[in-house]
Amino acid sequence: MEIITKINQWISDAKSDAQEARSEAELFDLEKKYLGRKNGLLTNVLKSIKELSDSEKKVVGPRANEVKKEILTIINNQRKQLQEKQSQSTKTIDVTLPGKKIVSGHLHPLTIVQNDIVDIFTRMGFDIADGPEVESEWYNFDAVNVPDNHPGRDMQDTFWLRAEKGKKQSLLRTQTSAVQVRYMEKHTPPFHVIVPGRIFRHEATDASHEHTFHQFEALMVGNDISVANCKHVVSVFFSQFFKKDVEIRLRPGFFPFVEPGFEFDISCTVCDAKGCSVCKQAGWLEIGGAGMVHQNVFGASGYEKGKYQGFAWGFGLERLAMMKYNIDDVRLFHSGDLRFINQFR
Ligand code: FA5
Repeated sequence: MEIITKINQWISDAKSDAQEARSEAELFDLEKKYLGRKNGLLTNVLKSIKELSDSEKKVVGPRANEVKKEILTIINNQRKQLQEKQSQSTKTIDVTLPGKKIVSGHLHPLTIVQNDIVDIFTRMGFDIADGPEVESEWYNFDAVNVPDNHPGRDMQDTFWLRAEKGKKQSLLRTQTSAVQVRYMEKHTPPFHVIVPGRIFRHEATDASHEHTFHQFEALMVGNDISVANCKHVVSVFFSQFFKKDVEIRLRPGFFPFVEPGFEFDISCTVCDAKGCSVCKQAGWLEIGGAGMVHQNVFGASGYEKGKYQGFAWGFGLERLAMMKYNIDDVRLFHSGDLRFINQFR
């Protein structure tokens, strides 16, 4: 049968064509020539089988399918060979090729904000101090006037660490106020210092609460430091941090380590105090606690009680970053989501 001779011939044609092919594109054209859905030589044969007599159909159909498989195998084998050759040749380095672009790292938004804060206070002459994240019960609670069984301990749910036999349990510090007495033991007033740092609380998370977050503590102590000094320093800081005038409001608040104590609110910088979702339409945002250092804290530091007075505050760093960059969920900071982090490149 003439058609059978023809399609048998295609096998050897395809073989020699495939051997001559120098690229995968050429092999693709070859595949199209024999097997392409539109006008492929074998495809056309198979399409026109219905026009053949029954006896011809029985021979031509199966043979055309066999030839189709063979040609496909020939082309695929040749493709594999080409790929192997190519991977061997790419093992030699072409030094003239342009280099890959190296993506450099960048600072995390919380680091940017912490650096800003440190810069502003350094310009105001403040010292910068640090303390351990794994802290003793003494510095975190007792020394700052929160003895065992004091209801103030319930304000900050604590991660306690397993203690060695006979030793006191340590904890992950729940507040940067833990550094107050550590600093005062080594320094004599007058001084002014800030303590930025990471802290931990065993509490449920939501859009404005994390179990791991940052605060920055301020401590200014001397012979005649007053609430007026505190308000002034805070207002200079916020105006510089947000690069615009920010109003400040004090409300009474209770913290065992200060007397009197207050909460600091600042006018919402996102909506200029007009009311928005960030400030929950109030125009004001709570930023942290503050007050005049309790004389018991001076006592725990080894100072004579009644000799000095000073203020302290503890502000949430994430809250400030959220206001500065209009971020509506504190959990984004530790999410590791590059779509978020890379916006601060
Ligand atoms: C304190 O931690 C006191 N040590 C602050 C203080 C220092 C008062 C010195 C007086 C003198 P408080 O628990 O309210 O207070 O936390 C202070 C700020 O930390 C809050 O206003 C808030 O901005 C931030 N903060 C508290 N809990 C969280 C949390 N779970 N996630 C993120 N930020 C938080």
